[in-house]
This record gives sequence, structure tokens and C-alpha cells, in this order.
Amino acid sequence: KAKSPATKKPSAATEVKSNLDVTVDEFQQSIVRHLHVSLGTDENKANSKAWWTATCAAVNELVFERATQTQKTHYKKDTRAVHYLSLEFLMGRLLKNNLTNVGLTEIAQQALDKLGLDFHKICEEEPDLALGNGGLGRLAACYVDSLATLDFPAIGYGIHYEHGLFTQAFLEGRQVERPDSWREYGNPWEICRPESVQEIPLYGYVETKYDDKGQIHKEWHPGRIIKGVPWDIPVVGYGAKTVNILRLWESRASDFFNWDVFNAGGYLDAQVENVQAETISKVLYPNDNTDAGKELRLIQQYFFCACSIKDIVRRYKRAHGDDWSKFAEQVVMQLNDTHPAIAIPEMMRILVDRAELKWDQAWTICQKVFAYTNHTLLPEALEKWSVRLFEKVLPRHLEIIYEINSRFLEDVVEVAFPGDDSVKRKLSIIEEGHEKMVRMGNLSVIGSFKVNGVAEIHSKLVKKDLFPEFNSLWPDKFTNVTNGVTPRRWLKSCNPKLSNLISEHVDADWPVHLNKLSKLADLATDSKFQKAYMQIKLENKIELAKVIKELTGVEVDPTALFDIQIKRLHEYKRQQLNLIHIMALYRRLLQNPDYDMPKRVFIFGAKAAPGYYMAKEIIYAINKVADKVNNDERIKDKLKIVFLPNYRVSLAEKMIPAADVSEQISLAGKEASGTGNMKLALNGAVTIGTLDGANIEIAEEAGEDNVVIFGLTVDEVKELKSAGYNPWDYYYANNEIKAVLDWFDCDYFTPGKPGELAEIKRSLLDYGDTYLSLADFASYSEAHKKIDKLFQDEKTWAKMAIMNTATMGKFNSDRSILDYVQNIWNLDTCDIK
Ligand code: GL4
Repeated sequence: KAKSPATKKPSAATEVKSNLDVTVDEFQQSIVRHLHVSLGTDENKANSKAWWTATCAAVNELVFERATQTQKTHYKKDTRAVHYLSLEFLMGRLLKNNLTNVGLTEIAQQALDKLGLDFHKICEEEPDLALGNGGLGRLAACYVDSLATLDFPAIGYGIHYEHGLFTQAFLEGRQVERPDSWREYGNPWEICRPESVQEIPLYGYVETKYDDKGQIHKEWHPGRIIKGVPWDIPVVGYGAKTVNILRLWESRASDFFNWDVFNAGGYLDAQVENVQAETISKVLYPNDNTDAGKELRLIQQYFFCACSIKDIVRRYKRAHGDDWSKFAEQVVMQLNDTHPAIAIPEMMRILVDRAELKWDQAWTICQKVFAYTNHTLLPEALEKWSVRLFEKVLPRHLEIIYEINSRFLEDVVEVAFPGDDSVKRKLSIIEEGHEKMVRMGNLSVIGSFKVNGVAEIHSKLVKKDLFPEFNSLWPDKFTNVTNGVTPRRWLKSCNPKLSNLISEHVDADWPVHLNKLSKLADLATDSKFQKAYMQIKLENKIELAKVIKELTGVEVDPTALFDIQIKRLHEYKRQQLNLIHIMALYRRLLQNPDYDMPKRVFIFGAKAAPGYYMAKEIIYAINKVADKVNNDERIKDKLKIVFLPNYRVSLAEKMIPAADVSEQISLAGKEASGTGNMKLALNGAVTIGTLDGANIEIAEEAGEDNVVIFGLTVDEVKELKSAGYNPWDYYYANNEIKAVLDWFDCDYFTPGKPGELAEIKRSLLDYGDTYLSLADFASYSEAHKKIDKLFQDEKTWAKMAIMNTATMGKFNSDRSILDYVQNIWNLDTCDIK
């Protein structure tokens, strides 16, 4: 029978069987060879970075061959493929993940060991590939992982940002941003493909021409041409059969344009143009759930869509020449939110202006090719571009959008809603107003054959509240695909101890058949298993405690309850609700040092968009309250608060395995799905959450005994808002709320600077408490009391934690991908020999 697994080293027996036969010695030799040949150094001179690079190169030696083989096979079999268009791919680190997926973690560990190196330290050398903001970008990364794992022909298209999401530091508690330079010393995972460079037009004007037969032709005379250079990053499926690619476009000045200016004697001017061209892929916009509305952003969107479509068309033509009749059979493009919606008119431009197809024929193709995922209902995130800007940057696309719109309004809306101008106004791609705007959401719905939301409740609201008229027009167009996360990264690789314990009790292929975890439910009350499971949780907490100490200097007790809220800082996610509840606990402890609660550590990780004032105020307030509480001897370490700086994928991988409680406390109706909620539950954290996004489905799967739900429902939120919500009512009715909010007025947490945190109070009272934190406070506080009780009962808690791991099978991103494949993409798997 299985021995105590907590102390056992990961064993090769639980690794995936890959078809890559490599011994420890061979792998070691490969690393050393790359140190010499690829890096031009040797064992004596090499620093950790060089060792990391050489290790990656050794992995690549196996992976690139597979990538080539995969592409060859897809080409030979002429497979239908999905093209995942996304402005964000939040990949994180790749070494550990790729080793996990090729099944060589153990081999690499031993090889490095023999070289006198520490595997984990070497892995820490890798900068995160942070080409995304949060959930939306990380979802794209999980999806390309699942697509490769399930052997589907797929390619991810995005931007090769020079600077990904900024790194965050705290300066006296305030967030400061520094540029992220992930490629400063090169990136061993990527390969430049100069043979597939594309040229992309921008600006200029459109000329109307007539041919001999009196037919109209539109000719776009661009004002600028930009070059798009592709970089390929291999995406290794688990088991390493399929290796797909992620193709990221970098912008450069086109030679063609340079030479013109250069020859005219304008060498320096040409340099200015270079800089402008390179600006396009310079930096990721750091906003999550808000629309930047800037010219450069529209250009980024167009740039990567146009490059990708040219790439897709080039590949299609290689197999099918000028016969467009098979295009929609071969190609499906998934729009990751509206960011790539410009791909729709671009495809029309290619078909009508370039391939000279008739409009109707082109539109028929287009409507079979695009599908659109909506990721948010927040009005501030729904993209709109001014017609004026469109006309300047993409004059031909504006014309095409007008044409799509007028045909849609006449042929479809007028037929379905004759004479109804108010419906027309709502469905039109163009929003009339003092400034005319192009609505990218409407364009996406009209141009796509399927539209999906990302969790059951969200998809319902997409139909009911966001696009009700479209839904009555095309009810079959709307569907749901609940998000998922890859269990390879988010359990197997980030939580090796728990993974090994699981593998002792469940078939070893659970990372691709996550439903098999349900077998653990039988062990949820088995005291031996409980002990082993909780021992691992404790060991993970000890590890995290070290990280906390290193990053913040704060010492925390690993036996305390670790309560974790990790996600972007946004008022709708309500970190402020968490904060005022912590302050209430602090106050209870001050009033009654024997107040009955387990020791608690509240842990935050979150970046605020640099221009989001209130989000930054909330970070500051949490840090200031943390300073005070952590150093207050009166409460005898019963309460600690830490805000870990620079939250990112690689930090999440250290936090998630150590969580006891997962904070999922957005106002109902605001969080489309959430995916951190899934990762935390999978690793055995108990959710304290609202009935929002995927929390609802998590609660359904885990069962109501194993989550703690609180707060208003979507319907109750609507009712309360329409009845006229007044936060002052809660302030006057609840002494604790009043006392906590009044605390912000004085200098208790900011000695010598009274009122420095008063913006928080103002936002919750004077500015109307947009996200109803005060309305949900009492219920949230009760939910935490329940958590306290449950946590103090060790057996009950262990059972709850285990049940969470056991029931998260649904939230495997493989299941999401299979949903997409069945309901939207209609793909076949392709075996790679
Ligand atoms: C988001 C949602 O806010 C988040 O709930 C969801 O899980 C994620 C992936 O579908 O998409 N939408 C935007 S915008 N950013 C997100 O993270």
C-alpha cells in the first residue's frame, strides 16, 4: 500500500509516457553541448542564466523536430484548422511546462543534478512570457495547450510585444510600474521566420475606379506600409505528439518605404519612420476589462489581424490555388473578444478587392469562418472606435463596414422588424451620436456564425442583457462554452506533491482525463488520506511562507488559514470588500483579544492598470492597513496581511497550491467567468464566493457543503439598483461598517497623514458604491464566520478541500476545447507519427 506520499520525490512512474526516448546522460550531454555550441561558453564560466538557456535548447532539440513533423502532417493531410486570434497570450514560463508535457521533468532534474545544479533554481531564471493582462490572456494560453494535447490542428496568432505587462513594485505602499523586458537577453523558445514576412498597409485614401464593363473597383492607396515579422513559439501537447505553434507578429519599418525616403536624401527621416513602425509591437496595453480607445491600439489590432489573415490565405493557396470554394471548410478563426474584430472587414477586403469575388460570395465565406467569444459585459470594456479615427487609419475598412451594415439593416433587420427604427439603432454597427462610433461588438456578432459567452450565467446575460435583439434575430447563433484551465500547468506541474499523491490513487492519465479525480471523493473521509493531503497542503504553505518572507519581509505562520485573493485589481472584483472585512476583524480583535477565530493570513496579488486611480488607491490602502496590523502586538499574530508584489503566472504557481480559502467575491453579474477560481479549487482551496461567473458551476460540481456562498444574486442586484441603492443606509444601519469606514478619515493607518485613505470611503459612500460592497458586507462577514468554524474542525476541512480537488474535472480546458470543437469549430484530430 502507498506510503506517506508527502515526503516522496516525484517518481518517473507518474510522468506522462512520451515517445521521446532520452536518457539522463544524453540529456546532460545535450545541455553541455548547447552551452558550448549555442552559447559559446563552458561549464566554468556559465552563470545560471546560461545554464537555463542551454537546458531550454536541449528541450528544443526534441521539440522543434516535433513541431516540423506536426506542420508537415497537417499540410499533407490538408486538415481543417482553428486559428485563435488573440491580442493576448499570457504564457508564463515554459521550461517546467514543456518538460512536464514531454515527460522529461525527472530526466532533466537528474541531469542538472549531476551537473551540480538545482533544477528549481534554474527554472527561476526564466522570465515570464507576460503577453497578456489577466484571465483573457491566460485562457488563450490554456487553450493552445489543450489544442495541442488533444491533437487538433491549431495555430495561435498574436503580437510579439517587446514589452509585456509591466512589472509591479511597491514604493511606500504605492504601485510603481517598470517596463517588462522579457527578451532582453534573448528567448530560447522562439524562432524568427523571415520567409513568412508580411507587408501591411495603413492610412492613405481610397480611389473609386470603373472597369470597361462599368463595374466599380476600390483601390486603397495606403499612406504607409509596415512589415510584420513572425516569431514562432512551439506549443507542446501533453505526451509530445502534437507540437503546434504560436505565431506572434513583430512590426518593423518596411524596406520599401525606407528606400523611398532614403533615396530622397532623408536618412534621418527614415529612422523616424522606423521608430514609428516599431512602436506598433512595442508594448502591451495594460488594461483589463477597459477599452483603451487609442489610435495605436486600433493599429495593433489591425496589424496582427492583417498579418495573420495573409498568412492563412498564403497557406490555403499553397494547397488550393485560387479556388476559394474550400476556404470555409479549411479555416475557422476564433475571435478572442472583439479585439480582433477588424479581421472581418479585412477578410472581406481580401476577398472583394484582391481576389475580386462578388460581395455576396465573399460575405457567405466570411460568415462561415468567424466565431466570436465575448468575455465581458462591463460597458467600459465594450470596444467602440470613432468613425473619424477609422477613416484616417483604415479608410477602406470603414467603407466595407458601412456596406456590411447597410446590407444587414436592409436585408435582415428591416425584414424581421419592419419599420422599427429603435431596433435598427440598437443593432447598427454605427452608433449615431455627437461623435459617430463603430461598435466592434455588433460587428463581431453580425460577422460570426457563433457567439459564445464563457460561463453559463454569463452566456445567459449575453443573450438577455447585452445582445437581446440579436438573440431574437438569430437564437441559434448564441451558445455557451464554460472556461477551463490546463491541469498540466495548474496541478501537475505547479503542485508536484499533490500530483504524486493523486497518482497513487487514480489512473496516471488523470492530467488528460481530469474527471478521474472524482475517485478521490471516496477518500475524502478516509483519515489516512486526509492526513496525507493536508500534510502536502502544509508543506506547500511552508514553501509559500518562505516566498512571502523573501518578497515582503513578513513572517507568517504556515498553520494559519491562508486566504488568497489573486486577480487583477478592479472595483468589480471587490478587493475593497475583502479589505473592509479584514479591518472589521482587526477591530473585533482589538475590542476582544479572545475573539474566536483561527489565525489568519490574508494574501493578495494584483496589478492595477497604471491609469486606474481607484484601483491604485485600493492597493495603497491594503498595504497601509497591512503595515499597521502586521506590527500590532496587541492582536498576537492572529491576523496578518500580505500583498505580494508583481503578481504573475509564475507567482500564481507558488500561491495556488498553498491556498486554504479562495476569494471569488465579485458583484454578481460582473465577472464573466473567472479562471483563478477553478485553479484554486482544483488545488484544494475552499471558495468563498458570490453567485457569479463560473463560481456557480464550481458550487454545483463541488456541492453546497464544500463551498461558502454569500451575497446578492444577479436578480437581487438588479432589483436593488432599480429600487435606488443608497450605501448610506448600510453605513447608518451597521455599526461595524460605520466604524470601519470612519477609520479611513483619520491617520490611524497613515500616521501623520490623516485622510490619506479617504478616497476608499468616498467611493463606497459619496460616489455610490457602484459594486454594492456595503450591501454584501454583512453576508460576506457571516460567510467568513462560517469558514472560521469549518477550518477549526480539521476533519471537516480536510474533507472539503479533498472534495474540491475531486470535483473540478469539468474545469479542464480540454473539456472547453472539446465543447468548442463540437459546437463551433467542427475539427478532426490529426495523429502525428
Ligand atoms: C475576462 C473576464 O473578466 C474573466 O471573468 C474571464 O474569466 C476571462 C476569460 O474568459 O475574460 N474578460 C476580460 S476583458 N478579461 C478577463 O479576464
